[in-house]
Amino acid sequence: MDAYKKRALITGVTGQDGAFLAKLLLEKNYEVFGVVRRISTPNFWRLNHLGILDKITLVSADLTDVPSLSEAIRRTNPDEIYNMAAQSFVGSSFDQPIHSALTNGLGVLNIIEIVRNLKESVKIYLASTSELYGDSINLDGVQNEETPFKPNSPYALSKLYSHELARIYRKAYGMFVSAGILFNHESELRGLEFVTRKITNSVAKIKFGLQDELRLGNLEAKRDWGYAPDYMEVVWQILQYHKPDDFVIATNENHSVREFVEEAFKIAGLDWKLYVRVHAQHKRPYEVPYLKGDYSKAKRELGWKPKTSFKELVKLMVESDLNRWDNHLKGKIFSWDAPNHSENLNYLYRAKDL
Ligand code: NAP
Ligand code: F7E
Repeated sequence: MDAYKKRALITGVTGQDGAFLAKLLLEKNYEVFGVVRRISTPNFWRLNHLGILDKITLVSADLTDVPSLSEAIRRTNPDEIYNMAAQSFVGSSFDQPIHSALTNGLGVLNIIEIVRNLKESVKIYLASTSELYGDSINLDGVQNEETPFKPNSPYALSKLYSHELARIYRKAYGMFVSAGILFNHESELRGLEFVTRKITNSVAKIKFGLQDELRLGNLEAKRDWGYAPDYMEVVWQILQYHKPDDFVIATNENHSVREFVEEAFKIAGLDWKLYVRVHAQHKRPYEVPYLKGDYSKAKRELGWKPKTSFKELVKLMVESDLNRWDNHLKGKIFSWDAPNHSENLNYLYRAKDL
């Protein structure tokens, strides 16, 4: 008889974390299901790039659409749900605060309530964030699980709502709802609007003469940047821990946007001062100036520590974008530039057909 395969449902599977997590869970011999919402241009480039599009079952649902979400959870019958779906861009949350609140706040409540009514034993992972801290810092200059939350954006506030849901549903119903308070994590598959990937992609385009300048906002903001695949390892570990809990996941090191810029341009042999311009357009109405995470609890309880240094992270991102644009100029097509994304909709199921 075949050994039982654990079943995982990942929301946000087309995003950076969801895609890396799906790959990891497949390697761990899970049966992987992914929630995909309808958008006008299907977004399968990450799953394509990782070579896993045909290895997972994609289900059509939206966090804000209870009937589809409920059907997706019921039909896939998961042991574990990883909620990676969100309107995740802090800048956009100032422009679309209600959409952010509905997806990141009520969308998560939808998942938890569906599970409570269907099968309370399902373990749920919630993607919490260092943005919860705003400008709250411990006296020793770090943020950990005890640091008070003081959100500075509609995004952070919507995430505080879902973060608190974890605590409440654990206490009220004994449900297994855990939250990873992840500090910024980046990769070659990061969305182009986030500052790290915006920088590395621009460095590559400047190197090949395809772009003249890079417009940025606040260069002095400090972030604790890690590598997304390292962080997905611990996301899985959090759900294997003996009880539901909160964990800070970080590198305990931070760098300014300016330092990231300097390092990225240096790798490509360019002088950043010739290309970078500060523009008010990219400044936030309310900034989070300083984040540095103390991950001692994750180290102690889960035996986890980050593997990729800041310099290694910048290097792998710059090299990936240089490689991508080089291939592009040579007429080769990369998975993420492929023009036939819609054809991949063949992989998408209605929950009722599963
Ligand atoms: P991402 O690349 O922006 O991916 C977000 C995913 O959510 C996409 O798959 C998106 O689908 C999906 N989504 C958005 N709205 C949805 C809806 N209403 N219904 C169903 N799916 C929806 O984000 P990420 O960087 O992978 O982050 C993953 C999670 O971790 C997010 O919750 C984010 O807030 C949180 N987080 C991220 C970081 C970080 O540094 N990356 C740090 C802390 C916490 P489409 O492809 O259709 O847009
Ligand atoms: O900004 C500054 C910006 O958009 C980082 C999300 O994954 O991590 C991410 O949120 C910093 C900020 O990420 C530009 O003002 C300067 O101080 O890359 P970001 P974020 O806002 O930290 C957290 C943990 C999440 O949970 C979120 O989902 O860089 N910055 N100039 C800029 N940022 C952008 N995007 N673009 C600029 O031109």
